[in-house]
Amino acid sequence: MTTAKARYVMVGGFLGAGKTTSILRLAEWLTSRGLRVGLVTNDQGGRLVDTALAAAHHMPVEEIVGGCFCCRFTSLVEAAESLVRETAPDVLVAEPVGSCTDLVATVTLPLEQIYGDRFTVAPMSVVVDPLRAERVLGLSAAKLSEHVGYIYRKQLEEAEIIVINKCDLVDASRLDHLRAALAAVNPRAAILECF
Ligand SMILES: Nc1nc2c(ncn2[C@@H]2O[C@H](COP(=O)(O)OP(=O)(O)OP(=O)(O)O)[C@@H](O)[C@H]2O)c(=O)[nH]1
Ligand SMILES: [Mg+2]
Repeated sequence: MTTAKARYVMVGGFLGAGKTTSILRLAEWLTSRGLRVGLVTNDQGGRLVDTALAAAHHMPVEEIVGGCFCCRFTSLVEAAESLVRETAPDVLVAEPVGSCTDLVATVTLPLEQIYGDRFTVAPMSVVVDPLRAERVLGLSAAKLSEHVGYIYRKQLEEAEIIVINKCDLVDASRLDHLRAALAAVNPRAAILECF
């Protein structure tokens, strides 16, 4: 299973969608199967909660502060290379800040094109909170601000995999409607569900 090139896995999604929870679960699952995992966290400010959480789970972690991955690409590559040097991870899992978008154009593609000899880039996942997604997609009476709706849709549109998270919060019928609405926004994405 161990590969020479680290696999770069980026798990995006709007604020509070459940990215860190999912990433830590994924990291533990990979670790239990004998793979080494490194994490990269991101925030606009300093002192990341996500970094502290990752460290508490005994995961090697690097953080990018003061800007999104999309405008700190060099820092992101340096962080990934530092993890590779220090812990030789099989898988690098990166969590961009929840308000960031255009990550495929600004991170996935340059990483493939410029650093493809060092990293294998996995499809971009976008984690979705079903209650917030219902509001953005007009499936619920409660609306969100136009600005939030714009970013949210951009994130969905660029996803290669959409992961509906927190499925415990909605019943099967709401889940069916949400799946259909997500597929209408992005017909190319694989849509997965998790709890
Ligand atoms: N009900 C439910 N809650 C969940 C689930 N997964 C995560 N949460 C909760 O959702 C909240 C946000 O989870 P995080 O993993 O911190 O989300 P995030 O996307 O990393 O958040 P930011 O980094 O702040 O954007 C936390 O209170 C989690 O406990 C789930 O499957 N079901
Ligand atoms: Mg987080």
